[in-house]
Amino acid sequence: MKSLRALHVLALLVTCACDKQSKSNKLTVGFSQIGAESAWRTAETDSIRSEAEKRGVDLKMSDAQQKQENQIRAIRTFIAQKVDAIILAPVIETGWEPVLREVKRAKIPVVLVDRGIKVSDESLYDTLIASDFVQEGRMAAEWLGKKLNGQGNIVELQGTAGAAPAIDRKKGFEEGLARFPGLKIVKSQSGDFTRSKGKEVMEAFLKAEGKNIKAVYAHNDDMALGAIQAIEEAGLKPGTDVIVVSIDGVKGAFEAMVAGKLNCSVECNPLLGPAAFDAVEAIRAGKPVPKKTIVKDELFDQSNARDVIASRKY
Ligand code: GYE
Repeated sequence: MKSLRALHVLALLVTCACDKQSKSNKLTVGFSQIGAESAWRTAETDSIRSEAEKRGVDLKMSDAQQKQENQIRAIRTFIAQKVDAIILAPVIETGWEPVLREVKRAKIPVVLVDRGIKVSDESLYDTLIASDFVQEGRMAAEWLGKKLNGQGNIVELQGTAGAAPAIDRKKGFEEGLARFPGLKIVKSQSGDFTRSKGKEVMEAFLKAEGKNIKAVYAHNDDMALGAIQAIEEAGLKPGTDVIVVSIDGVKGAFEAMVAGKLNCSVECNPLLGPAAFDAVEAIRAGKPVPKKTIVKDELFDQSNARDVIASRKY
């Protein structure tokens, strides 16, 4: 009886020790997310959350509600918590040096996801995993140029001011338009990557330009979906009277293409969780990682949306 109890106590001790060990082996990763401004963003958050769960990573996520100051505060908290790595989706390109220097001093690896940053010292982050936004803009312009036979006025809904995808998608689109001198951007304003702002700005564009507008180029699907609503409320037919082109390729965009209201969406893959944690693990294992990994994107329009909508993952 006595020995049985002793055995029981021993078993308990062993279990406690193991528990403690598995806890200390568990990787803790801080994830500073931009916000929940778009369907794309929600898909990215889900991808990172579910991959962390799959790998048994303790994920500390912080939602910055589209504000850099909130991201900086979150990163400082991650340093204080002594996380093993930081995944950062930076809302804008500039202003990261001071806080990333603090991270570097604390010897915490930094994996940037989806948006790039501008820093004078590239050693302030380990790797960036993102799409080529300039190329996405070029693809949208190329498609639109053909669709409009090189003639017409365009309005542009830009993403968040200062954000890499807003800057680069504008640049790429303008580069692509250079081949079509008859296409002109007559109005361009930020809709902050949200549906409600996209609608609001499109309403103002329609008031100012009316039937002069042949097409709208939105830096993401959410703003395009907002613009579609504004076009309908103005008594016009989106997809016919006004051609609508955007970027992301989220489910809502495919539904709008199938319904004939959205003409084209250039894909931008948000499912970055697996690649982000592969990078975290590689860096922690001392393996070399590329400074930049470019995610490949495809273009979809009304000619193929119906065939692929069921297989879309976000
Ligand atoms: O296209 C947009 C989102 O950073 C690539 O941010 C991302 C962009 C995406 O809000 O929908």
